Parts: sequence; structure tokens; C-alpha cells
Amino acid sequence: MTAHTAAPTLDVAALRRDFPALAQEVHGHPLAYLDNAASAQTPEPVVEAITDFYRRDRSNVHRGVHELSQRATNKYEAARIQIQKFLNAASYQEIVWTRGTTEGINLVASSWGRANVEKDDEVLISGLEHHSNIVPWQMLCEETGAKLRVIPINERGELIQDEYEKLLNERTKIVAVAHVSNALGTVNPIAKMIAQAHAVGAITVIDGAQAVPHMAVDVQTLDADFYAFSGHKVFGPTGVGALYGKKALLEAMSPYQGGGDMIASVTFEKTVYNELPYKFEAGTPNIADTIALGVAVEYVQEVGLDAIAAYEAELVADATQKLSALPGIRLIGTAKEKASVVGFVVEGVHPHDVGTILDREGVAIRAGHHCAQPVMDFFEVPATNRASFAFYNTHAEVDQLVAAVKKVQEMFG
Ligand code: C6P
Repeated sequence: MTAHTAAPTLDVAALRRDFPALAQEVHGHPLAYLDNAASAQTPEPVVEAITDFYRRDRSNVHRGVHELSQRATNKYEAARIQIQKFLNAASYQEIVWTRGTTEGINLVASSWGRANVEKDDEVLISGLEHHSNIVPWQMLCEETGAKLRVIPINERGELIQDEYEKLLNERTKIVAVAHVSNALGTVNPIAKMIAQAHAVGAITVIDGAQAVPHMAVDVQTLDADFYAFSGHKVFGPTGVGALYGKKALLEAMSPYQGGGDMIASVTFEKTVYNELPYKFEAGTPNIADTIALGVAVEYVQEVGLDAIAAYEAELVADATQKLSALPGIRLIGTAKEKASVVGFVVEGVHPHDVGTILDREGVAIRAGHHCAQPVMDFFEVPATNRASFAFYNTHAEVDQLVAAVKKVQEMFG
């Protein structure tokens, strides 16, 4: 691995060498990978952690006295400590392994939600949520007779804070909001929103999927009750993620699933559950990828999240300025506080056609509804194009994007 310091500027060329996928050509053009919000690329140390496990340490965790199982268990638990440090959680017992953000939110909805939400209670989400932070709450409301309330957004794609304050009341049991919107890039003022939710006795569930790759997150300073994220957006493997939960809340919750590893003892009469966090981790886990996720968050911290945030803000500003200078471009998502994402539509051209033509120019973006259909409905578009940046992207790639969009406009006259 290249040595990196948390300097205010990044050595992007050196960092890119850690990501071999970035060095390829696509359709005869250098790849400009601008689809990081969907899934980011993986640095060499993360790939090595996965192959090391399968080459040397492969065995089950928490179950063997032999050397390989000890090694696997040590690395697996060391990864948990890495996540604890990454989020500044008070204890490793507050970090639960999941398959990703989606599973983390479902775990809270199923376990905390079913035990604590009753008919006529209210669950408050927002108009910019990903489907993963909508559907589990709809399911909970259908089951319990609680009401789903939605904080509206304005034309810039920001949550309307006055409306949020009006929606909060003593029946509000849960406030579930994204830290950063995947479709718009809006950074929500979650510290303030969490404090306001607590003032009416509600708990908070923060969808951190699009935040943790781009900014330092401190769950204790935020005072979040639950905070979920996915490994694959933070340069780790797919199919693994973590859920932070305050210890007192997790202690009081029932397990999400039953099976091996989540028990202290089992008889046919009674099962005593394991201590935290294992109570929530039934069955043999995704060991290699969990270990690699620990390496990924360590890597990001070595690069430096403050430096990442500053550099990506420059990329977003550059892309925003150059795209908006083109005629016939409508930017979707123009919040004052934004991270990583530039959403746009090209007048008269379906976003899927834009995405396909950009791909022929070597530019990878996402075209679609971004699993945020209510956002598309609000802006009255079927879909958008979304360029999403990571710290390894460059201003040259912004220019490649803009040139490719110009080409689309030429082709469609
Ligand atoms: N967004 C995107 O292209 P999973 O699938 O569980 O790893 O993450 C779900 C998820 C939850 N919340 C937010 C804010 C997200 O952005 C995502 C994933 C990807 O925007 C894939 S749809």
C-alpha cells in the first residue's frame, strides 16, 4: 500500500495506483468511473485481505480452538474494532455486522420497531430517502397500524426544516433519515434533527450509506441511536456492512434472527441469548468480507476523511459549474450542503440513452431512479443521470464527463 498521510491535499495519482480497476480502458477510452454512489472500487489492501483469508486463515469464527479458527476470529473481531473507531462508537458491542445498510435498517424496524411501535404512533421519514429507508418502515406501519409521515423537500432537494419541526410530536416514535441523499447528494443537518427528535422522545435511525465514504462520522457527537452503512460504498466488499446501535437500546431488543452463535445456551424449553453484539449475528457470517471491510475503513482513514471531503467538494463544484454552463442541462439536486453527487437531465434525451452514450465514451455514471422513486416524482422526471465522485477521481475525468455530455447533445441535435 502507498503511504498516505492525512494531509489537507491528496496525492490522487498515488492513490489511484492502489485501485487497479481505474487504470483500464473502456470502449477505447480511459475509464472515468463516476458511479461511486452505486458501488465504489476496491483498493489492493482490501483485495489482499480477502485472498489472505482464503489462502491461509479460512475456517469458522468463534467455534474452533485450532490455530486457523483463532486467526480468523482475531481478524474478524479486530475488524469490528476498526468500525468502532471509524464511527467513534463507545464500545465494540455497539457494532453489529450486517449484509449492508438495507439489512441494518430492517433489523431496527423488525426488532425495535415491532416491540415499541403501536397503532397510531408515527414513524417519520423524509422525501429524499432511498427505498431501503422507506419500505421497512411502511411494512412496520402496515403491521402495527402506525402512521408513516414524510418530511417534505424543497426545489433544491433540501429537507424543509420548519415542516420537520411541525411533524414532530409525542406520537413520533422513530425518525429515520439519510445522512446524505443518494439521488441528490444533499447533506442533511442530522445533528440538529437528532436532537429535535430526542426532544419529543423519538429514537433516530440514520442511513449513513452515502455519508461514510465522504466525511468523518462520529456517532457519539451526533448522538445517533442507530447508524447503518454498507461496505461496498466505502471501498470494501459487497454484501457486508455494519449497524451501530446504542448499547442500552440493543440490550433491550430481541434478536433479529435465531440460529448458531447468537445463543448462550439452548434447551427445548428455553434459549438464553448471547451477549452483545453476537445476539444479532445468527449463523456463520461473511468472514472474509467482514475482515476486508475493517481494512477498507482503515484505508479511508489513512487517506483522511477531511482531505477527502475538501477534494470531493472541488470535483462536485467543477462538474456543477461545467455542466450548468451547457445549454439544455437541468441539475437535479442543488442543495447548499452537498456531497459527492451531481444529478442532471439532458433536455430531450432519456437518461438511459445519456448513460449508454457516456459509457461508449468511457464514462460510467448511473442512469435511473436510483432506488429513490419519490425523489423522481417530486422533480417530475422518470429518471436522472448521476455522476458520483470518490477521492480517486480527477478534474480530467470531470472534463471527460462534460465532453461526453456535449457529444450526446450533438447526436440528439
Ligand atoms: N444506493 C445507489 O446507486 P445496500 O444495497 O444495502 O448496500 O444500500 C442501500 C442504500 C441505502 N441507503 C442509501 C442512501 C443508498 O444510497 C443505498 C444504496 C445505491 O444509490 C444502490 S441503489
